[in-house]
Amino acid sequence: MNYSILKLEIDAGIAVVSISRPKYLNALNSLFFIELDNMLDEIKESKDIRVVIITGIGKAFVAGADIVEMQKMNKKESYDFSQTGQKCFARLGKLDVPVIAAINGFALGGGMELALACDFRIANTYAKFGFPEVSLGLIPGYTGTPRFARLIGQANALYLQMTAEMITVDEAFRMGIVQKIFQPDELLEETKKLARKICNNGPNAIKKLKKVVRDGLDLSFNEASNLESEEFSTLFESDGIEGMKAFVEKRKANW
Ligand code: CO8
Repeated sequence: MNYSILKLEIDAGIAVVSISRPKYLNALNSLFFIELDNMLDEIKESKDIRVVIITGIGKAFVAGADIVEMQKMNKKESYDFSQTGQKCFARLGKLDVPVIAAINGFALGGGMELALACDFRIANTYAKFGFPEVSLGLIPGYTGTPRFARLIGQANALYLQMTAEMITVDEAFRMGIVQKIFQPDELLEETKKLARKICNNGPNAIKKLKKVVRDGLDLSFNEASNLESEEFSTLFESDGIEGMKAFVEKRKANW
């Protein structure tokens, strides 16, 4: 498959997806979503990928949806564009392997929504975060309202989305939006190191962990607890056998 905006590099189980439209600060247009959808098919088919990292090229991770393209849309077209983005980001988030956002610069509007669809976020010291939509007379449209309120709480989410304030990486870290901060020239390598740390653990355990946490958020407490028991027990027929045996035999697990 040929891509013009996205690039996929796979090395030792780690897939790096780079968004490269730096002239427009990687703003998300229709072509981006076509390419991401196709790339997700490719990633899902691969048996080798254990972790996906998504990052931007240039000074932005993603500076939002493409305002020039959106400006020409009518109500129906904007609804469809919102649905396309929501479905694509949901597919990304639901990959059974971990997806990490490596935020190299501006993560605004649709860029925040992309980052929020990932399992967690690593950023560099230059990264800036915000939801400028209301300053354009819009609101978030790629699932940024339910995801952000669930992540940082309704008041913090509404504060940032109503003021359209742009925040620094330190504030984003304090609010729990970002989990780790690195220097710009170290961001990708350090994120790969974290990915390798994940790869050292049981691959099925990681997939089950992601499933119970993500699916559990949409369930009642009791339903989520039951789902946890069910998935926990499946590991006694897969990774758990080798993981516990390796512990008892005082050696590294061979997954
Ligand atoms: N869309 C299109 N072009 C953009 C975007 C964007 N979101 N962001 C930047 N660009 C372009 C600029 O227009 C500029 O192009 P040109 O060189 O042709 O003038 C180029 O990228 C470089 O940008 P700047 O010169 O502005 O760079 P600065 O470093 O001076 O400023 C900023 C950086 C502060 C990030 C600034 O570019 C900016 O404010 N960008 C817009 C940010 C924004 O408002 N994002 C939210 C968009 S709305 C959204 O994301 C809604 C998502 C839900 C959609 C649901 C579907 C309907």
